[in-house]
Amino acid sequence: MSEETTDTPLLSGGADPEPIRFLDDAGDYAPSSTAAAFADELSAVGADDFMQWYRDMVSTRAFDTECTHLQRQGQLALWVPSVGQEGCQVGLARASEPQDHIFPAYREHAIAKIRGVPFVQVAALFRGLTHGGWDVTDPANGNFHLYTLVLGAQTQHATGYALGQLLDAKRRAADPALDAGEPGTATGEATMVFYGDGTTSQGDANEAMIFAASYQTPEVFVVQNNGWAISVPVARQSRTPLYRRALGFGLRSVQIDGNDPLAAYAVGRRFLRDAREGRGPSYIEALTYRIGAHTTSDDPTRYRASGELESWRRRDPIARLETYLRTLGVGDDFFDEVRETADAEAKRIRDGILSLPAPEPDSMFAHVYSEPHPRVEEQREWLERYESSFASETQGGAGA
Ligand SMILES: Cc1ncc(C[n+]2csc(CCOP(=O)(O)OP(=O)(O)O)c2C)c(N)n1
Ligand SMILES: [Mg+2]
Repeated sequence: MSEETTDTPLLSGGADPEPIRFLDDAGDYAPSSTAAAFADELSAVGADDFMQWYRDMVSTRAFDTECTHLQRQGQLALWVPSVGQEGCQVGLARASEPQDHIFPAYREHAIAKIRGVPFVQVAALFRGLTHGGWDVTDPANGNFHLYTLVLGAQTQHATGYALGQLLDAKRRAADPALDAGEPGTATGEATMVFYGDGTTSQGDANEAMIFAASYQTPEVFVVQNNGWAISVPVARQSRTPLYRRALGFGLRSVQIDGNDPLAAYAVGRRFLRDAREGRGPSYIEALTYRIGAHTTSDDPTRYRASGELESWRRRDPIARLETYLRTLGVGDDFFDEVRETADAEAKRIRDGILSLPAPEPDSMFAHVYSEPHPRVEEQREWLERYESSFASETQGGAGA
């Protein structure tokens, strides 16, 4: 019985369309049949923009590599590499407008930077210097919300936020009914939420789609399908391509080549504008690959075949955009300068991280409860005794 079920083909759907892409694996301009519908989103984008995107990707990778080294040297508690996933991140971040809100998972370093959160602040989180990260209410941080390690929680935060954007817009329009379920309300701003293939199995991520579809929130769901949820391959999590699941929830949904920043930009631009203008939520499955380890605590050679890794290395988003830029006439000087600048920036970030002051140990108790609590007090006192035991050792040592 169960074997029969396992062999049952999909009951509906037909063949999947080609993923949307403008650049082929080598980086030559060769749009897929599905790209035509989004091509006009690139009409105002020129070589200068593509050069900026290239710079974004290279600087993120240099930062990422530096942080992996810092973790190995004991300077960060953990690092979560984004190597290989910079293409869709940069395209989508560059497609967003300043007023949009972005809810990341924990691997969206390029997006943090583009929205204005300094890389040093991202690293400070992994050095254990802050409770949650940056100040989201500071406009300098570009409405980039906090990294969320509880898988899928950010989908709920994002859908709730997008519902608020919708209700605010209705209030501004003095709609007495404030019926958030009514489609067609322009909000002027949108929410974009990022999560991974494994996270699509969380209840939260599915509930978020139901609310988004029911209330027609101004929202774009982005799943970076990087092939793996730690050691679990995506094929184990879903018997159907992930973009199809969203169709079942009533969301417009497409699959893009996630290592092509042009595809990410074009589709992101269209879907974000649709959201802002009252045409409701949508879903993007970005096909990409996690070139590195899940985190610095993981060893992917234990569960991944090296051939798979190599085939994705050949589709590296940085190499592809470099090839495309060269066909536009961009030469060695630019690429050399970008690499040198990124390396110098990574070094500055390293120095910046190492010179950040450590917080007062006591501050870890500050936001546990809004009122004093005996258990928290007990732990605070224990820590105080523990800390002062070092002070007396040092004094004793000095006198001996
Ligand atoms: C609710 C919850 N369950 C389990 C975990 C442990 N965990 C951390 S990352 C991860 C895999 C996530 O995979 P995916 O969503 O594909 O994102 P990726 O890390 O590949 O970007 C798991 C199971 C967690 N952080 N939160
Ligand atoms: Mg994954």
